[in-house]
Amino acid sequence: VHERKPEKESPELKECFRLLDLTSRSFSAVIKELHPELLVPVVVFYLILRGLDTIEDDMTVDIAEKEPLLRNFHAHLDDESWTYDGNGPNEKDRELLVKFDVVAKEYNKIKSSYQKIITDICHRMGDGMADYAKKGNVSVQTIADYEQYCHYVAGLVGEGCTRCFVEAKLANPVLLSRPELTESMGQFLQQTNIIRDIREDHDDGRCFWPKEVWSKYVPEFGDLFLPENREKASHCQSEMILLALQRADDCLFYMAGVKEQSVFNFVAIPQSMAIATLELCFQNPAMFERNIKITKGAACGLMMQSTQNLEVVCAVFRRYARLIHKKNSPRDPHFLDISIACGKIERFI
Ligand code: PS7
Ligand code: MN
Ligand code: MN
Ligand code: MN
Ligand code: MN
Ligand code: MN
Repeated sequence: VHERKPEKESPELKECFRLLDLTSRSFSAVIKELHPELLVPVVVFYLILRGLDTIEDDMTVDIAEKEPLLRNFHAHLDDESWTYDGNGPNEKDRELLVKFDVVAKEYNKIKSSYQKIITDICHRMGDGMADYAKKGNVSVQTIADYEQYCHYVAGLVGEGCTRCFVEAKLANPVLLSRPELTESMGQFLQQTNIIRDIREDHDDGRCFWPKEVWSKYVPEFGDLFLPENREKASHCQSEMILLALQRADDCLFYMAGVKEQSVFNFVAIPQSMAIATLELCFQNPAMFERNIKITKGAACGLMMQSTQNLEVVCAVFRRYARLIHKKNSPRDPHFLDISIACGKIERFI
């Protein structure tokens, strides 16, 4: 375990750590345990992308204002005075943008090789978010659109993180030649978030489930939430879960390329939480009614198992794949494909 040395931290860095605790539930703890070489770059990377996402998520900001904010966000990183306080008072991450100057100050102190990676990812993510925000609530039509949106908000994070790990000499550079594995790491997390958050996003007037999928089950997206459509909604839910589950073996391959313990923990914990969340969502009608979450106890156990080695993480994936397999029903139109996807995970090493 690496201890922080508060006496060596600038007031701005202390403030960044406070903002990290404020804005992140699951990432804060794992980020703080990272190898000292990566600690500050990843804190800064996280806060920058969280700031960008706060703007993306703020439905009180008009698209005419939002689009240039998202596209130009990366350009404010060199400016140590830029802040933003235009968002609604309910926004929980508002304080991060009000105090964004402290993030920029820390950004400008890290190695330029990390700065280049962070700016590049922030620029491409902001443009991608703007493209989808501009198209509005019907932006995600096809499965290709859905995967492209997840690429912008999570696949790119995977790319940026991988470039940082290799830059720090803490991951095998061969990972850079397997971008499809990195992409799956982000897709698996983001698709799981989009599946689980369907109710919350719908209540905010947003929809990230592709029409190509839901239109096979209901004529209007909102019909998925009607009690009389419970079975159709369940079949739609299992198609979405199947799409995510097919990424799991790539994620295990990626994690096999990460040997340094603190980086392994950083990548493995969110993945374990994601497969547990998929299992919680599978065949669970409550997902359409409220925000469901794995229990504190389950999350705690997953933390401990994900901080050991690849074999233990494979065992976690196998356990949840078996649970999904057991809940799978032959009445579900995706019964066979789900069974195959679970089987692949169960047989992995
Ligand atoms: C590590 C190879 C830079 C560490 C970590 C802030 C969470 C917030 O939560 O629906 O419902 O509001 O608005 C692959 C993290 C993907 C991203 C995307 C893993 C930055 C992160 C900003 C790659 C995390 C997936 C928006 C965009 O969805 O979320 C490796 C570090 C990772 C942040 C996540 C989130 C996107 C997001 P919520 P939303
Ligand atoms: Mn968000
Ligand atoms: Mn978002
Ligand atoms: Mn640009
Ligand atoms: Mn979400
Ligand atoms: Mn299908």
